[in-house]
Amino acid sequence: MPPARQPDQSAPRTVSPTGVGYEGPKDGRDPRGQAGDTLTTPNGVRIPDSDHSLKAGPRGPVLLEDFHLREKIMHFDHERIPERVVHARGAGAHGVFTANGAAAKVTRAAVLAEKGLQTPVFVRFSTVLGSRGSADTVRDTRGFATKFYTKEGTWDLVGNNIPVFFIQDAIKFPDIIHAGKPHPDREIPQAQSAHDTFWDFVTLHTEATHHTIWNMSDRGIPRSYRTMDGFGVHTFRLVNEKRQTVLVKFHWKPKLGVHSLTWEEAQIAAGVDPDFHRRDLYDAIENGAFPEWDLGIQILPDTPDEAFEGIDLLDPTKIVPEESAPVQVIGTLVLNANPTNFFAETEQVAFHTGHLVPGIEGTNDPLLQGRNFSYLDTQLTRLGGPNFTQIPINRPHAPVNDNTRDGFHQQAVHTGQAPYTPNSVDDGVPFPANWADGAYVNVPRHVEGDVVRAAPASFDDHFSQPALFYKSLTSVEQQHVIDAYTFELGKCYEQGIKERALTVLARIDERLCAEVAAGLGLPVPKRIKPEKPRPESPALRQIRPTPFPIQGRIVGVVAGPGADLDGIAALRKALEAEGALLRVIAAHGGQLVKGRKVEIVERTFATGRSIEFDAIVVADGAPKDGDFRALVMLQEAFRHLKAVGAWGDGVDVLRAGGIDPGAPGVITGRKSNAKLAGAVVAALGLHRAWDRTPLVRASMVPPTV
Ligand code: HDE
Repeated sequence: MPPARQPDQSAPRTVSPTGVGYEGPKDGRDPRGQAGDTLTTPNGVRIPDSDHSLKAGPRGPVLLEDFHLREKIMHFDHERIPERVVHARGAGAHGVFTANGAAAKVTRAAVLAEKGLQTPVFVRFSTVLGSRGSADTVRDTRGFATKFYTKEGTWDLVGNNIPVFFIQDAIKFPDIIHAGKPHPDREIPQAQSAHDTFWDFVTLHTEATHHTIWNMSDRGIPRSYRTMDGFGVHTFRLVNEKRQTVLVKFHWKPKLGVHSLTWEEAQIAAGVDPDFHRRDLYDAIENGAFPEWDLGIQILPDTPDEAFEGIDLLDPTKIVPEESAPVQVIGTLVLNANPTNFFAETEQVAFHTGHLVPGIEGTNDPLLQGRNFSYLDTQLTRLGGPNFTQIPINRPHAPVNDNTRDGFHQQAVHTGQAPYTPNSVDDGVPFPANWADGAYVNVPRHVEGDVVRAAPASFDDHFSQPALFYKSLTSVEQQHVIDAYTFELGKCYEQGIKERALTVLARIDERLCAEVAAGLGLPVPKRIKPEKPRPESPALRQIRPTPFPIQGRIVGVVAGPGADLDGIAALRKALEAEGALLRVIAAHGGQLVKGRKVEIVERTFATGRSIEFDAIVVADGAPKDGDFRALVMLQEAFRHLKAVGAWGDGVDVLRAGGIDPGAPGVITGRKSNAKLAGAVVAALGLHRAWDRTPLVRASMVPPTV
């Protein structure tokens, strides 16, 4: 390979390209601290006073010669850049991806193939529809975008937590997004799909049915970014050293399992803590509960029809059931560092489906091909020009010598006289590389066809996979889908849209359609037969009987003035051994003191709300009737099927809240001992006490079907 002829852009992210300026503190001080001790202007001139503008006398006027005032205000006036047109709201983290070597047979990309190779990554999670300041827990698809800083260049896997998409052709993207975004006249509702234009679009464009039913399932309201799947959605092509190809689907599988909020929790969180997911990710990483995912691939033969068991692999509204093509784990992602500066990293990171490395190619999926245009184009407006790969978070960790020059925000001081190839002036460098040098050489593929605006006939199947999805869910998950459709369509005003939506549901499942119709108070459409789905795919269920690890889970302990502090300490110890946390909730802030024991109160009945906790336990020593705010917390937790419990006379508080100590998922004991702690840990691992569902729903008046 020719030597790099321009400043090395692979420098660590905290060092400015010119080696001076805002590179952060030196002398071994806290790397998150301020860059220096002395206040300066952007030009490095030391400033004696940044609180008063320069005036002719204390009563003014302000003088034009006050360059500090002008620089300070000028910069402030331009602090904002356009938010992303979609996925504006997000949170990111740094981490490492380690390949396990299993992909070596199918790809030459070292990032995936080389056993034990560790590649730095930056991941950004997001919602799709809301603005930058919108709430985290709205019902929506979540983005799961990963930038791999590989030795062979940057690879971005820009995926979602739902494996299919609303549309089959990129040309419809502006349409679905315009339909999902707030109505243009009032700019409401923010960050949600429960409105007429969204349902108008998805019922007229029935290819959206599959993605929509995933959104209406628990996948639309994840518990945490840490408990979401991720999917590459499109089919990709991998190429190995022998130039053999396979088609693959990428899957991220969270080690903590896939868990969701209940709809009521999501709604409460949107008001009480709109930063719920952002906070959860940040806190988990700060607490050392590093989120982890396995990366897996479904390997599918690269046949001329680009189909597998009758499923068109170029159709992004289709999945390949895991029972037909198992997901093979090829590596693991660990997120282990929070960003130092949200704007510099999370806001300025620029993903692109065209950021590929040798061994990984796209396919002719028309949605993917449109994305390959869009992700470059959008950065011109958002990041202000074509040099965005020079922004620290976007810099490749591979040498760059690209012959691009100039443009807005150019950071490099390019050397050489001949930024073109071939040249003789610069002795011919940079030279093009070849396959053996590790160049990105596209695998030859035969293409022919008439120029038409059309889609293949296989793209017309819009219902068999939504039917498969619904049929595969557990009955609890199916009920959540029914509730979600009923809520969303119930928020629509147009009768015609609701009726059309019912004709779509009738194609998926008879009971689903009938229940939603009853909830809306509308008749069930006649003479529409549901689609015959493939056999069930249990892999699509997220409620599983096996427990998951509980790292980063939070147990709230309600403690009265006479609380058993020894018992609290014992429970904390047991939880911390599993990576979970305990937070004391009391009537006031400060401390609880008993003899020589002290407990810090981290939440009060005024500042805490049930949604913050994965389980709530009342400590012995509580006032018999409790505080009504504590009772509300317990009742909510009970309704949300979370583990609730108590020891000693804390059980009276449960009873005061109307909670039967014998109900499923209610844990009680005389003391806070190993048995009680073990039961709390086991309950957290199952996420919720699903068998409490009938008890909770018993108090709801069912719609007459
Ligand atoms: Fe995106 N998408 N998208 N998208 N997308 C953007 O890129 C676009 C699609 C996804 O955290 C934008 O930098 C088109 C599918 C994620 O920064 C934009 C089409 C999937 C993110 C854009 C799609 C995604 C984006 C907005 C249809 C899942 C956030 C700002 C052809 C596989 C990345 C930006 C981040 C962001 C365009 C469809 C995922 C405008 C035209 C399918 C996770 O370029």
